Amino acid sequence: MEVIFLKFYITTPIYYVNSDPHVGSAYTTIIADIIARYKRMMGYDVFFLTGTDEHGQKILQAATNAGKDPQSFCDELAGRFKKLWKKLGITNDGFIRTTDQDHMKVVQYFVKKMMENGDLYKGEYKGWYCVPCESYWNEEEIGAERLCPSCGRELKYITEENYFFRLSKYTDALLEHYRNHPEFVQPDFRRNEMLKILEGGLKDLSITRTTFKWGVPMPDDPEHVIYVWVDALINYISAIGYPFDTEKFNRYWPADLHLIGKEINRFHSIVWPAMLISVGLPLPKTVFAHGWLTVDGQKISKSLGNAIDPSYFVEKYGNDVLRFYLLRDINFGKDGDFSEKNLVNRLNSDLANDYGNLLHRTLAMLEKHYSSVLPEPKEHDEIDERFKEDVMQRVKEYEKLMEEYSLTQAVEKILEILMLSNKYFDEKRPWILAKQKDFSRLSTVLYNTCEALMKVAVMFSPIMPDSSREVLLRVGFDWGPSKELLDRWGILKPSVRIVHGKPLFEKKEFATEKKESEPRMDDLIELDEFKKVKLRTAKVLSAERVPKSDKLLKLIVDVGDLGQRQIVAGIAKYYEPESLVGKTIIVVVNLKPAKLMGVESQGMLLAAKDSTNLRVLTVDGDIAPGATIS
Ligand code: ME8
Repeated sequence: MEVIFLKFYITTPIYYVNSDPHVGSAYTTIIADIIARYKRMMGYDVFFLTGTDEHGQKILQAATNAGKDPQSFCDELAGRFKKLWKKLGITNDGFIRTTDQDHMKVVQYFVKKMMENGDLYKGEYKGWYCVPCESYWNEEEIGAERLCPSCGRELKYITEENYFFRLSKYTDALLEHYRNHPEFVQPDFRRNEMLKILEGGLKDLSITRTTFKWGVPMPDDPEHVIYVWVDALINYISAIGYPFDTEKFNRYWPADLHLIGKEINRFHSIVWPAMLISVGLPLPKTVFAHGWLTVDGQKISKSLGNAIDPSYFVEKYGNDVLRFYLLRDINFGKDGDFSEKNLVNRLNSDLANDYGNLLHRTLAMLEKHYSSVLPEPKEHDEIDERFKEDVMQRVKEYEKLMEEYSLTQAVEKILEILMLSNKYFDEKRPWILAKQKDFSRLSTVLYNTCEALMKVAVMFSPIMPDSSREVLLRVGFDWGPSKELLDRWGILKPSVRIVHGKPLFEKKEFATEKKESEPRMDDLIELDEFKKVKLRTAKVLSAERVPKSDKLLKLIVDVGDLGQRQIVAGIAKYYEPESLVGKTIIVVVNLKPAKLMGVESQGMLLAAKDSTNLRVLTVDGDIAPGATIS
């Protein structure tokens, strides 16, 4: 018999250690973990790699700002990533740090090989550099404002003698690879973005820096350190033994999936494959560039504080709930918004109601009417048969969707099974069958619902490992989830002892501030009434805190023909005063002046507020101060 060897090598980006991990880095790592767990369940020999990116100017700056030497700074931060991954139940097989000596040796070996192959030359780099992205940009890419096209921050102009990689040489080879392997970059719209760049032709890439030392020294020319991206990308092969442990390397390479965020697609889908072709290695099968998360509509940044700390959500709601929410609510591949309110809604409706409650009802009846022993299913009618078929069809669809990384759609299939099961249970009304002492039909309904719930637990197990394990234990499996449990109907063994147990998920309340009531028809106002409010644009000239108040800021604004006004606003918790200067905001100019904490306010600014945040309204583009608003 031929033994088919199935392996699956999956990676996350290695994260910069300039700051703590947040919901964004947790997102990619959780998704990778879900795929890794799924593949293990399907019988693959999985290697799942994550790690930290510790060299380069940005990390050096962060260490200096923290007053630490770079290595101990990196040690501390890498430790925090490891700790969080443990808390999130991440099952990575490797954790690579680019400051590992073994990795650094491989980087030098790789670059030397590129050199020997005639792919490197020395030249002068003159151009723009974004330190936060560690990216070079040329004049055509950046536009008049000279801001980074990726992150929007200020660029630095640098002139340095560097080594260059002949990236331009690989344009055609890459185009051909894209043509022959449409699965190479996913989703499709991300592949098209990369194709556009390739079709425009590639420029050679500067791959060393000389103005700082925090990096891997260039072999035979230690004045140069290797560009942090070249160093970082090589992690994907150094971590699995390249070039010294050929057995391990050949077992896992090429990678099956590099999972990344969309902003680093160019490095993974253009630079990295060109580097691999240069040294003669096969290319990864797929680079999947997922979308970006915002938190309550805002870009993830340090100033969001707790809202971006994944530990907070794990402690408050449990790890399974966070993992489920991320996959269910953010359409995998696309951008999405992370909101605690939505998380609570999903927990309460999908998990506590549709899943936990059905499990509870089923197990409670088994406890009561069968002394916690699973009965043999007896009479079957058309509804029972249809139910089984419907469930098994969803199981197959789930497997197909998981294989093609349509992860959110795969979860929807599990939820469909729950919906069908609830419907089946309610239609069959087992509580009436119990009253009528119709045990042959009751046994069938309870058995079938239990079997469907077992399948749900198996399908959920890569996503919610803890609750799945609990459900499987309650229906008599103490060896965990496996593909066999999904393959056919009727796996549960009659006569096995079931355990009723506590509710699987606890409902939570999300405390929101009192909502403005919805406008009612008899509340509506006439246009004339609205017109009484005079709104104008105003440019903020200065802003400062009102002494002894932690809520109020005092702004001086320019309202064009109306001159300057002093406005006092309760926004100090949401804005640093300096950040408002220069903004064009919207003010009500015909309010009677009022005194707040003894300071006169000659008008009011407009702001939007939700349960956690407040944002001042501004205008879309340039407009003169004092412009009227209608
Ligand atoms: O780019 N939404 O590291 P990094 C979704 N060291 N995902 C997000 C996210 C968000 N708002 N923010 C971050 C680097 N991520 C390099 C990688 S790999 C050889 C080197 C995730 O710390 C997403 O996966 O900036 C993104 O690509 C990655 O974190 C960037 O992490």
